[in-house]
Amino acid sequence: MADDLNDVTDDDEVSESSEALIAVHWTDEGYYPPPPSFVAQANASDPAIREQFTEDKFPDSFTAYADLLTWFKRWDTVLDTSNAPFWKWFVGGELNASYNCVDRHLADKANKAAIIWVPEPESEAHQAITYRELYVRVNEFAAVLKSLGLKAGDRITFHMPMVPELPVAMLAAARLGIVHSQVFAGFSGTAAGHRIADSGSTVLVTIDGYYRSGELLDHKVKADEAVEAAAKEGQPVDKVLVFRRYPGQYSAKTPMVEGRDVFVDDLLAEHKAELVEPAHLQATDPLFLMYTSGTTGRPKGCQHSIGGYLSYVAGTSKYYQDIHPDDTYWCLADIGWITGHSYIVYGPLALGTTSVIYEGTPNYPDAARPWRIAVQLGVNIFHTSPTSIRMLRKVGPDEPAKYDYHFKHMTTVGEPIEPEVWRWYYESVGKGEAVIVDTWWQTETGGFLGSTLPGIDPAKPGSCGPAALGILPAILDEDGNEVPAGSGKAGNIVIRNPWPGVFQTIWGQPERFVSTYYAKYNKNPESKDWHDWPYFAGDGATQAADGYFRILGRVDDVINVAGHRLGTKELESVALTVNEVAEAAAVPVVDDVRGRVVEMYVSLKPGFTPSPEIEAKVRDAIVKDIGKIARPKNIWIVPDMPKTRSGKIMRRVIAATSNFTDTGDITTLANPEIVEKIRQQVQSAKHAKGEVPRELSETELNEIKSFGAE
Ligand code: 6R9
Repeated sequence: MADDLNDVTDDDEVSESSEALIAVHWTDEGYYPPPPSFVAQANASDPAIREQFTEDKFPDSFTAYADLLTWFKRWDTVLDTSNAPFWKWFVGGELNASYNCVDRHLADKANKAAIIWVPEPESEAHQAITYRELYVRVNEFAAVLKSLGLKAGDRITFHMPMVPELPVAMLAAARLGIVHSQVFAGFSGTAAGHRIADSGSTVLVTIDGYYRSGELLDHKVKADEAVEAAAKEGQPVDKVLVFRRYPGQYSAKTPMVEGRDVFVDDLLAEHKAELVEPAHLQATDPLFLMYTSGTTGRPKGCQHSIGGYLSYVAGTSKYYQDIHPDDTYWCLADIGWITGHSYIVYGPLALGTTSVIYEGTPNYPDAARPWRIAVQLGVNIFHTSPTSIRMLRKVGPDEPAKYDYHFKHMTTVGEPIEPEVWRWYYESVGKGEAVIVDTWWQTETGGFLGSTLPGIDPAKPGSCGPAALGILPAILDEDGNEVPAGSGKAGNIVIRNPWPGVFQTIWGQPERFVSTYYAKYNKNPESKDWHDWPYFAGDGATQAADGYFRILGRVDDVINVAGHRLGTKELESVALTVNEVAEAAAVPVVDDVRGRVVEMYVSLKPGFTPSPEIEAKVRDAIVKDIGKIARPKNIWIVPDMPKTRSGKIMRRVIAATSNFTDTGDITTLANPEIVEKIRQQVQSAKHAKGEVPRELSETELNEIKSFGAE
């Protein structure tokens, strides 16, 4: 114990960091400039574009994004701040998202593929849906929704997997001004039911079944659970519309409920070739709700606008995804997440490109599936998350080289990417030919906040890059003082100004909207001046002297060892430099002397077995790169990490295991069965070492319970 205490005081490397700041020990990575061939064709290749988006030109600068759309009526006011911080963009403007993503492309792209759908079974042919076909399908489904009496402003819930019927349904709702709320298909029926109740939907749209890892899942059963859960919360569901994975045949075992459940193909037959005028909607009307979890039970329905949101995703798709109409663009995210809404459906279709939608898991039937799809469809823009990249690297590090595809552009999104993993993505997946953008943003923000402009800025592994065009971030300490770039210090990243993609409110919880995102740094709640309302993102970050931001993870993820705030991501990045390690997660353990100490969970690449040598390598790497302060109390080599359906590691579940507390709700995990396995492994080892902590205080319990907050 005395030894441990000495470790803390001896370590001058971290002795300067204060309570309010997260210590940063990362060394800077090298730059990767875009290849000349990319620059030559890029939508943004002249650095002067930044001058069009400087602070003095705000907010009018964002009309450049709105001008990418077709408006029925042009706006009167670009930004209305009178009800701060409920910002209103393009006030007085009228448009329709469905018209912008479909109808307006008929003139010159009617026979071009809007969507190419790839079913999971490789024996099933992919389906190309032209803009003309999409137009017909969207109109017919809009006619169905209209016939049910749904109208502008009503809410509708979709609980749909990755099938083309999902974007069709979204665009049909948008055509009529019905506010859609798509719940990720992997979520339970009960989770869907809570969201139905919260949004006040009376219609649920679902499908009988879909493929996941080789299995045709019965999805309809979840609709029955959802309706029951919603009813318990006082929300009746009148109609359940059931698409069929194979039209004309029923793929679920669960029976249809008489009078409530209807097959969509039957309804569509009644509305063949019917056309529905796209409604002229206000720019400030809501387009959709996207639920995201917070630390408290009630999910947050993030409400996005039609005009601001669609402008922002069109603009960022153009300049950051570098989408040209002739590209074949594939984003592997699920449409049930914001990434899928913004960068599978609304952004790419607004620009008239071809968007690939894949039904299944990326590594089914093997780790080369994505590369075969890329070859077959000629994908040249590829978009995924660090968790998929780590997984593909884990199961098939040499597979990309065997396939003759060529990406010009790749994206990573969703969490900080370890430089080690970035380099594999660049060298193996991108074959050294593709630019990479690391886009930092959130469900709440609608589109990218931080990213390199791929034809202008060099990429730097592990950093998202500078602020996106027109975005004015700052890093603040707990007292609101700015942490300067290049200081090596970290703090809370805020966005000083509104931008068109920002969500309008939390559905039904306006006070929570203000208190969670704006209250922290606001000094005058009466102010109508946007300068007084920095947006609090809840992420820790540091800014290098070159202006590049490095996101350290959620501020709730910080581990405070004897007053030194260590970012989990930094610890995990170091663990990932050990060759055998595939994934890593750092969590706090309550410690009577130092407050918290670090525990590290790692999983290994295939072919390696757990050993004390690997543990020692991880420990040594952390001590060397960060300092003795960060030396993990234990390193647990586990078979897998508990993850959310979007692939984010659920640190709170691991933290609960390490601290012998209740793991809480694990029903939304992708792999709930792993939790008990890890618990047995870790807690029996801890018992054997006599490491069972005392009963925790309420504050300690709360910290563990919300650690990493998903
Ligand atoms: C788009 C999306 C948001 C949180 C965000 C941050 C983390 C997302 C990141 C990133 C580092 C990136 N995050 N992108 N961290 N680098 N490129 O993921 O939305 O699911 O709401 O998550 O994800 O912590 O605050 P969402």
